[in-house]
Amino acid sequence: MKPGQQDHSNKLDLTHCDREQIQFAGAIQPHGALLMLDEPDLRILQASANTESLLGFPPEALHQASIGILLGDEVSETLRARLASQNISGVLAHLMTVRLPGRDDSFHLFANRIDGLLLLEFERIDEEARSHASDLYQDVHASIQALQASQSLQGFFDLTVERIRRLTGFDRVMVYRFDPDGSGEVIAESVGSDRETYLGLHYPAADIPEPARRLFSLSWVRHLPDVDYVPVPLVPELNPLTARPPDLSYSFLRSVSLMYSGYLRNMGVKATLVTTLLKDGHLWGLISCMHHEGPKYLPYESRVAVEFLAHMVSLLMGSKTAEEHDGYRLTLSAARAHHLKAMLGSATSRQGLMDAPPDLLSPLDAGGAALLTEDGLTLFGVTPAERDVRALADWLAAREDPLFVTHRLPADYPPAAAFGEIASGLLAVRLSCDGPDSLMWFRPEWLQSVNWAGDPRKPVEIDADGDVIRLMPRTSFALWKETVPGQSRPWLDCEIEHASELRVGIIESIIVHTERLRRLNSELVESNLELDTFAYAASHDLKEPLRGIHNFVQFLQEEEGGQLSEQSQRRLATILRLTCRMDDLIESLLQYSRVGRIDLDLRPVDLNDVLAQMLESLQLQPPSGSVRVRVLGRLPVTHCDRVRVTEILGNLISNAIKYNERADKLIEVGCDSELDPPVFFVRDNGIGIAPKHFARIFQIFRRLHGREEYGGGTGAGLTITKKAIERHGGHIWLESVPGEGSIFRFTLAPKSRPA
Ligand code: BLA
Repeated sequence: MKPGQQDHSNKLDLTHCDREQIQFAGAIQPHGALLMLDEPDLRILQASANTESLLGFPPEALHQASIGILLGDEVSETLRARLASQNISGVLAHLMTVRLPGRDDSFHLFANRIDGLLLLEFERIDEEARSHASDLYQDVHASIQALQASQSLQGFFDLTVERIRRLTGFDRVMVYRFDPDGSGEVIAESVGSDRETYLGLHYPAADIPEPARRLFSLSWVRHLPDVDYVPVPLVPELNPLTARPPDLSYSFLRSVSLMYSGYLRNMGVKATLVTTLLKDGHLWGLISCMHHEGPKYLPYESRVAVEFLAHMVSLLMGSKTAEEHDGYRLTLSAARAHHLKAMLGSATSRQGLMDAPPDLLSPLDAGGAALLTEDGLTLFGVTPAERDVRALADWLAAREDPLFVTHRLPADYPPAAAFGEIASGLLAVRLSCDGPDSLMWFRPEWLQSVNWAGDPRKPVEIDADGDVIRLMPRTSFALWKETVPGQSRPWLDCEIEHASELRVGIIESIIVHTERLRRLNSELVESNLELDTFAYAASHDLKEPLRGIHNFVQFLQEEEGGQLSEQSQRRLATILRLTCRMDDLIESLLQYSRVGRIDLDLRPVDLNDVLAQMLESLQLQPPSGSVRVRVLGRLPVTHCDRVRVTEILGNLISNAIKYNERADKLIEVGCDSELDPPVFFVRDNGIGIAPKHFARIFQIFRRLHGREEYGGGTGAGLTITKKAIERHGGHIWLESVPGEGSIFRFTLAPKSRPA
């Protein structure tokens, strides 16, 4: 492809400008001369076609010659020394000033090493500019002082454009800030009163294509002194070493894309100077200088001054933006301190967050907020519906980054279009690494009116001219108003910071609480064990005197019974009955405390075996009426304590038989093995239990029925069963319909954590 030509082989579309490789322009602007050399010989491989008028040799005469032909031996040696001592890769370095032998004028000499080639650029020294260098210094110094003193961010940018306009003499100087989508806005402008203003105008992303943006970070100042210049080609066109046009990314003379010069002509611009503005190391915007009056060349000394100011503005901007929101930042950090204190002082982090004033919403400028944790979802202010918030949290959980910020939620997450009015903006932090737990703030839609410079949807006009199709930059810059839906006001840095710091605080507080809970738990385990030991010892010691009482009463009855009155005999019988009952109770207590004290003998147990043995022993003592015990499917081999699980199943099955008045009692035992952990069940068609008694049946010695009804018993069986299940890490629960039957379900292991 020839320099300056465009590639028509691909379908022309709006991405064309992003594909144009502007660094291989193959030509330069005429306000300097360029040489490409090899190293270490410093042989000239290519020269710009304008060397004769500037340097005194036509390009053909320089071709393959050593640099000495141009600079003379002495200067060539100095050049070599400079090349050896100065870093010239990844930068266009000002090497030295030179006077060519036999000529009157002097040059600034710039160098850059790229792709194994040496690029040298010559710019004629403007003696007048040089003599005013100290004035420039004063000017820059005063500007920096004024910028440092400026109070507001807008004032800071207003001063920036005013100072740079005064320093450079351009007709128009603007601060142009990029939006996250690549479009941008003129946020400050200094322009003569006789010209229309561009202040507040937005320009679509396509106006500054990606290749141009890439160059912003490579060189800080780019200058186009005359939009109507005639490009100067390189001779020869292709570099003999690389067989392609050289990479001019760092060249200050590089010829610009026809798209750009066409664009500027459409805008009535004759000359430009553009500098980069970075914030925290990222491209933030530009300072764009335009001249409408006619061509305008800015000498090197002034360009350095502008570059220096742009660096200062970039550095100061960060602190000015921070200062701008200082008050708000303080409010947020005070709220955060309250939240953290409340979380640490409450039983759980969640409760602390919910109870403490201020609430999660009010310090932050948002329409609504949501807190989603294992314990539930709480909404504050105006938010999407609960199920929408949950779905959004699930979507966020699938992302890697724990922080998500957008002021265009419907564009990022299409379902949000349904509630865009309430939540076009979302600031969210995740609170767990494996679940949807999160904290979110919602910002309502902000129907913003954007003033585009021309219709942003038509950045280019494609015009068929015979065979040649040309992409034309927009020719209309008429104000084009657009109302942007589905967007909220963007989130400020201090708000994003608030969210992420709150997240860290919450996570820390969760850790503190978990640690506290762990400690309490182990204390509880210890004191439970002590209680069990006490109950065991006490009941053990009670048994003996009780047996004594029983035996003595029995002797009394047998030996002296005949001499006692009928009433006394009845009393003795009652004492005997009561001692038996007390013995049963003590036995239950012993069993109960034993379950808490013993170490479980955990190993794989085939529960089908356990069940078969138990059913066999049931047949030895058949109860009244017919009893069928049906095992549904096979029970899994389970890691558990065989003796305890035999007791558990035995207790549940015997209860099922006991509390059943039907002639045909049906008991079904089974397991939902596909659940995690497997859920066992024992179902009966017995008398059932009213839901209000569900909790009571697990309390020790609490009976629902009269002492002698349903075969009696101490009322400790289910308590012991529950304790044995909990010792395995499982739990037990039931469903029941009085008159129809009950189903007891239980697990024998804790729920496993997701991987
Ligand atoms: C380059 N366009 C640029 C540059 C700017 C702008 C700043 C970089 C100039 C440089 O590096 O020196 C645009 N300048 C602006 C805007 C403002 C301003 C928006 O001051 C607002 C105040 N340009 C178009 C369209 C196309 C296009 C529609 O508008 C293509 C379809 C192309 N612009 C284009 C190209 C370049 C460019 C190709 C790179 C020019 C080059 O360095 O070779």
